[in-house]
Amino acid sequence: MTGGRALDRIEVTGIRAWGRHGVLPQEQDLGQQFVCDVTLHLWTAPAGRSDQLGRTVNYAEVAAAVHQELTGGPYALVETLAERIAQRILTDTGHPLVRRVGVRVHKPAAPVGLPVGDVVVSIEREAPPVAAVLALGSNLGDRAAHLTGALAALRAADGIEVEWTGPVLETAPVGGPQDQGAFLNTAVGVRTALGPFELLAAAHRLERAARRERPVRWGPRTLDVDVITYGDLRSEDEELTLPHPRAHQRAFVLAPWHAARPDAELPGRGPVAALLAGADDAGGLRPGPALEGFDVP
Ligand code: PH2
Ligand code: MG
Ligand code: MG
Repeated sequence: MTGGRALDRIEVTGIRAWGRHGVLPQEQDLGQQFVCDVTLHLWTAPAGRSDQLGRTVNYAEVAAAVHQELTGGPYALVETLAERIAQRILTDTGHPLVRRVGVRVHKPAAPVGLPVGDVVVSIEREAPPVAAVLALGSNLGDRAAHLTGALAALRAADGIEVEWTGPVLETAPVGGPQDQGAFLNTAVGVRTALGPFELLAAAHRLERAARRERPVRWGPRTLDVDVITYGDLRSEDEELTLPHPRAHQRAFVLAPWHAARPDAELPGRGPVAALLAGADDAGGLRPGPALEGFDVP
């Protein structure tokens, strides 16, 4: 599901520790040296362009986690050790920025019974896809075409699978200039192999494809695509606050989401149904047009 896209790599090599892994009793008694190289596959451009550590993985944390695994266990097999290291990196360290990991565990003094150069177990593992919710809005130009175009582009996008669509609602503008036209809003649930910043970049690509310009904050726009949730990730990043900082009070986001997924929860805020019941703008919602590919209201 990675779509074969080329991610960047961070490599930490030669992490060494005394471990007791092995099938033979003397290996568990005496121990021996283990050496590990890890390759983290992630998109580093958000960090590289902003110089912010929070947008990438701290390799010191990765090295510390690997070292702990090397000295832990013990396991009978090098395969088990490699698997534990891979899963630990994918679920703990910098999760969920790392989308794929390569792990090489060396056991250079393995009791092979013959002189050998090294014994290496080398594995690659992928992070599981993540469920995310996107909110779509349009109040400029051919609103229906902008929403159907965005949905088609999502369905065609590498690393994104559309899981559900909400109904299209016509909604009174919330905030921004008073004289702007009504919005069409909807929500789309996806499962994605992309990291959170990659998903945001994909959302921005959809907006660019609709020739979006941003002259006024909260002003009229051909297409707005917001990342509302990414799994249960909480992020304070100024470009990618998760969950979306205003989603919990906006009926134009909550209503189409709730219609498609009545039991949904907004991480840190509770059930979408309860939030929707308390949202101020709920009175401005009407059924919108039935658009190809979207849920029927
Ligand atoms: N988006 C906003 C601000 N106000 N109001 C409605 N009804 N629909 C929107 O999508 C919307 C809005 C900022 O993104
Ligand atoms: Mg928005
Ligand atoms: Mg937006």
